[in-house]
Amino acid sequence: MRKLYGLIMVALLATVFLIGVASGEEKRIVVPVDPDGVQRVEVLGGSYFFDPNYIVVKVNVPVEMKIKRESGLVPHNIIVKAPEAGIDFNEGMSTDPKVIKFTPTKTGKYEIACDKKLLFFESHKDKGMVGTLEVVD
Ligand SMILES: [Cu+2]
Repeated sequence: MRKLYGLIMVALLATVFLIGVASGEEKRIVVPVDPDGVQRVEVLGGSYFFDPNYIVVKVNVPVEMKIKRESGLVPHNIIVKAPEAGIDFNEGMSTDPKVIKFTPTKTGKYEIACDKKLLFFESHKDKGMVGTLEVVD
């Protein structure tokens, strides 16, 4: 009976672990170009995620990224450091939406991250608040 109980515990822990991994799954969006020639995308930030977390945009087409944070006390920001591709911002996220405008000039994959952290704890990026901005032809 003890052994069976142990097995059930192991199975439960494995399930919890797998659900945890699945919740960090990729939420991919290929951003459409609006009739006025702008690629518009909305990004929600929260503890500890970006949604979507994999954003595909076209090179040399303007992007308007509307950022917003889920309600709560935890501060978040959104950072992409790719000046070589015309993308370089570090913006605080608020529950009031804010629009970031840029035009990607070079194809490639660039990291999106939140670098907030509390004292000696892991950064939000290390907790999964990270994503990819992919610029394609
Ligand atoms: Cu954060």
